[in-house]
Amino acid sequence: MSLDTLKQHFQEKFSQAPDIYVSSPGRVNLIGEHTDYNNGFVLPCALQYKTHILATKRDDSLIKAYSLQYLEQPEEFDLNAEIMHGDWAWGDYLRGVAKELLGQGHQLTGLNIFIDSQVPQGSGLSSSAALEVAVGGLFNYVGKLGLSTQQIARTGQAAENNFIDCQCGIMDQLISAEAKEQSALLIDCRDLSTRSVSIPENLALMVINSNYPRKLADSEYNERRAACELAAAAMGTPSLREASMEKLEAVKATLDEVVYRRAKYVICENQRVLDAEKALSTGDLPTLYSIMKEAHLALKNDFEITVPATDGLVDICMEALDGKGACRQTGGGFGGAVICLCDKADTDKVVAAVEANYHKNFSLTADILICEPGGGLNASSL
Ligand code: GAF
Repeated sequence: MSLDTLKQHFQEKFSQAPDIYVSSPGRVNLIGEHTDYNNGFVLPCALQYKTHILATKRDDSLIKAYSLQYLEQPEEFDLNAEIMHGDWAWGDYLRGVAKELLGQGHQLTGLNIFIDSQVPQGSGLSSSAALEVAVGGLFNYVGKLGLSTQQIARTGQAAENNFIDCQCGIMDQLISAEAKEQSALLIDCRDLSTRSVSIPENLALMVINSNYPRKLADSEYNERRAACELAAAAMGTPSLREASMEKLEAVKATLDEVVYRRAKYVICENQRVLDAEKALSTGDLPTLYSIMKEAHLALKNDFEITVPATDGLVDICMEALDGKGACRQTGGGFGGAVICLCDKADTDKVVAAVEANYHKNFSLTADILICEPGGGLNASSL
């Protein structure tokens, strides 16, 4: 939806014109899965799909908000009252971020808000992090809170951990807040330092959503996190970031075999991220593709977060590309999406192969998104 049409919606709902505009993108992760909460490395990239917010300041302490995607679910809460969960799942992201900021001691003003989330939901592109970062960016801009993009990202993550009750890491919020145009971002999740890596113009980023129902995703995610913490404790390291295969082998006999494999995956994935960043920044795409292939197999066999539908999508794409690209599970897993990297000239082959084989083999229909790398959080006056 265009900004002008969005402004009309705002005018209709609030009988005034908006004067603040904020946007924040969804993301896809090129490599580095389940490493963020282990203080490791990730290499995500923000996309052209964004959450857009129009807003005006109010004279009271109320937040009144609408979402274009949920027009029948108007959201309203008072910043001066205790912030509890509301009636609508989407509104809880606003409440969670406001609650975190108030908890940090910031003064917040009431706002009229209209949101259009153009990040496809349920596609593994992190629409929730985009919303959290946009809302944090909005409060920051309006209230002149002086927060850095890193603090906004941390606030979004804290809202997700404490209010939404998902124990996610920092990757999704940080890339949404800090992404640079046409680039992936190598993030060191221990100190949150970043390095931009430019993405070659001819490299296509395809995200293919399996549409596999993600039933136990949250509990499985938290279980993986617990296994990683157990392994780090056994090695006496603060996190798996400080671990090594040597340290892991030394305690192998004391570890459950599953916990050993989880830790092995994370330790090796951290190295793969660094190798992939090097390959991408030197334009060595064949090496990047082979690292991605290895990463998917490790997610499948050691970390066990793939499902037959996403493994099947990977096989279909890899066969179609015949070595001239790569495909792997991206995001938290247990369904969700795969990312496929290949030359822009080869995307048709991938689309044709998915259309011909995925539904036939898995009785599911995949959504194929051709993505463009985009920039991060932006807030301005209209
Ligand atoms: C989800 C989480 F939100 C991230 O923090 C990250 O752990 C990812 O799964 C797996 O890499 O997107």
